[in-house]
Amino acid sequence: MQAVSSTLSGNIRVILIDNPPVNATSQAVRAGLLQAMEQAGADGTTQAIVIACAGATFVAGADIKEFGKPPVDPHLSDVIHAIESSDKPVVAAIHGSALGGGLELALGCHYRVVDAQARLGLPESTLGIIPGAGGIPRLLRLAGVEKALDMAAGGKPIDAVQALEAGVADALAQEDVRGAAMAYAQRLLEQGRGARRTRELPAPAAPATFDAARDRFRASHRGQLAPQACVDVAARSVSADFDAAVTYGRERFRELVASPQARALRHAFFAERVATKPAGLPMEEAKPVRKAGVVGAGTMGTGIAMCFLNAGIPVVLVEQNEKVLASSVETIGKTYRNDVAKGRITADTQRARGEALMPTLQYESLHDCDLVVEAVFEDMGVKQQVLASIEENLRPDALIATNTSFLDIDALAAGLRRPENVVGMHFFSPAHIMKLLENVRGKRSAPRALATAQALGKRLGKVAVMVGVSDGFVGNRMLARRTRECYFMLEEGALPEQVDRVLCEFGFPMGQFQLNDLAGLDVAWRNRQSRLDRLSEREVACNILDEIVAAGRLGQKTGAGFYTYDAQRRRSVDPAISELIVRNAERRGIARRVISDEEILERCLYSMINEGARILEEGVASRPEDIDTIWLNGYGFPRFRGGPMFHADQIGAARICERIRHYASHAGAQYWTPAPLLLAQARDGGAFHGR
Ligand code: T1G
Repeated sequence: MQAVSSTLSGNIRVILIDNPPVNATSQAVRAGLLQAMEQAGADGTTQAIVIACAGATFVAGADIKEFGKPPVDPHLSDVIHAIESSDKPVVAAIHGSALGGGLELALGCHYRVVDAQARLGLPESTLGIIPGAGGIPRLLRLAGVEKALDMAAGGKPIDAVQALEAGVADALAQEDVRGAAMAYAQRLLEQGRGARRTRELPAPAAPATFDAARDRFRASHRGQLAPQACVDVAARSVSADFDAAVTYGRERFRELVASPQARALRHAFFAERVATKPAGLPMEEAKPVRKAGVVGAGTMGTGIAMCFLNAGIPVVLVEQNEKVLASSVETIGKTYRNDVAKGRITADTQRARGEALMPTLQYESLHDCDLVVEAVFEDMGVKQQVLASIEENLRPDALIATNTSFLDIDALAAGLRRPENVVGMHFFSPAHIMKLLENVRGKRSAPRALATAQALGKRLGKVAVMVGVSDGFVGNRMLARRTRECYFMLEEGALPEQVDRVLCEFGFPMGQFQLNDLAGLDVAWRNRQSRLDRLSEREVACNILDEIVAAGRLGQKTGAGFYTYDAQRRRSVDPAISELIVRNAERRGIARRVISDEEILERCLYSMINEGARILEEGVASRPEDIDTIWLNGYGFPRFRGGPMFHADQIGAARICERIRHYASHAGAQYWTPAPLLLAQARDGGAFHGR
């Protein structure tokens, strides 16, 4: 199969790119395009050219797997230059996604016909790089500086209608985009309209300085280099001539592609694709979920019901308390009304979702569901009872998913007649927003049930990672280690604002105590009470949380927790909390000391990494990519650092083990013992990734 082929239809030459899976601009595509353009230029019959793609999508960008390897000619900029220089009009026929180098290629064409379902974007900055083939100087000539920056520095794609409005698309096609592009080319010829080169369009009006743009992306993309580089290239694109701007962009691209941020972001991209495909699952056995059930209409159940509705799957929502059910239905209605008001969904979609929701007090209504998610109170006894009632009312082949964040799903399924039909689906709050889904493999879960949960995760638009049974599974189990250290550091000498600042400077969107305040301190307190018998003496004694909760400070919802909050939920440091923490230490005879930022970061990260290593040893997570994906999508681990296990590799196991031993010498081996896997890596020079 040829990556690029070309056929003549009347006087229109169609150049077809066919490079599965996503028509990336690998070397064969670049060389093939160049050759096809030369042929089209030389051929006397060809009057106009259409560039189209086979398969599910237009060109989705450069081949990310080629990054880091020595570049091979021809460069994409040269290919695009050749296309743009053509004397015969060139029309791009875009379907699926035109991303990165794919959109750059399309911008080098003279006209663009876009399928109504297509998406166009310059996501390079999400990979730590910038468009390297003239994307920014061309895009801002068509769409203006603001839009070009939103797309390139902000990494935000646009849909077909937005592309038309922005002047990026010249026409939309409802179906058969290739045919529509050929008809468009024919009309150009009839009207005597020829080549229209983007590079020859005047540079758009621009602000006197780009400082405001720099500030904007500094705030929205904290700590990241690529969005700033995009602004630099945009500034150069309006001040310098076109070719100089393209050359400058290529230089900046080259500098960034080798940066640690770009390596980490590439890792994140591929880690997510590895992690969402668990090895050895018979995906062909996945059962289609045509109708779903959710039992429990609290916060989680309500969010989960919306996940199904958003994916177009009808939902039976069962709740025993009439008031709770009514309030859940009201929340769902309000969410969708708000979505319509904000233009996120149409009134038709809102109506369809409303009709697809079947709230009820009766378990019997679950009888024709393919899968039911149990989302009731986090209590073993309650959940076991509810699961039994669900099973009683289901078809024998229907599946049951339990949404638990800590409980052992083997124990939950133990009393059921068909435990093989049970899996865990751990959604994160708010369930209809958060991308992460931890699917949990029970000892007796059938492969068919697991495959269904994975396939369903994808259908719900989630990043679904399969994990094993363990206290807190993967994410919460690692977080518990970090949380413990954070509280210990409070009693030893740190204050919440220092710990949170260090975590935010590292790149987390919020620190430990901001997170606690957001989730509710009563939730953390109840969790602590339920496991007091499993805590160490020191953990039980470390009662700062108990004192704060006793003072009626439950976090953001009460206007005060570790911080105080005003009506707009703006946070400020409260001296009363600093005092409470200092007094608590005094009373317990702890001499507080200055704790360095470095110590805070190490104790937060290394406690998690060490637990991550144990999770891998135990097989609770199968691969380090699974852990990285969980932390990137559920816990705000900074993407430009690749995830905790990737970050561990950057530090090196030897150094981590050395620091763990150091902390052990102060706090004891009970809290700090290097995991055997880390020790082995330290000894052999190994790493989590690329082993
Ligand atoms: N390079 C290499 N492989 C890629 C790829 C790419 N650009 N995009 C996808 N794949 C692989 C992916 O690993 C998976 O492989 C399979 O394709 C299907 O992907 C010069 C420098 C296009 C919207 O950032 O956003 O252009 O796991 O599972 O859900 O300035 O993939 O099956 O072996 O994601 O249908 C910019 C990234 C590059 C686009 C399709 N482009 N891709 O989603 O399938 S930088 C991007 C996507 C650049 C220029 C610069 C999505 C998709 P496997 P998938 P999907």
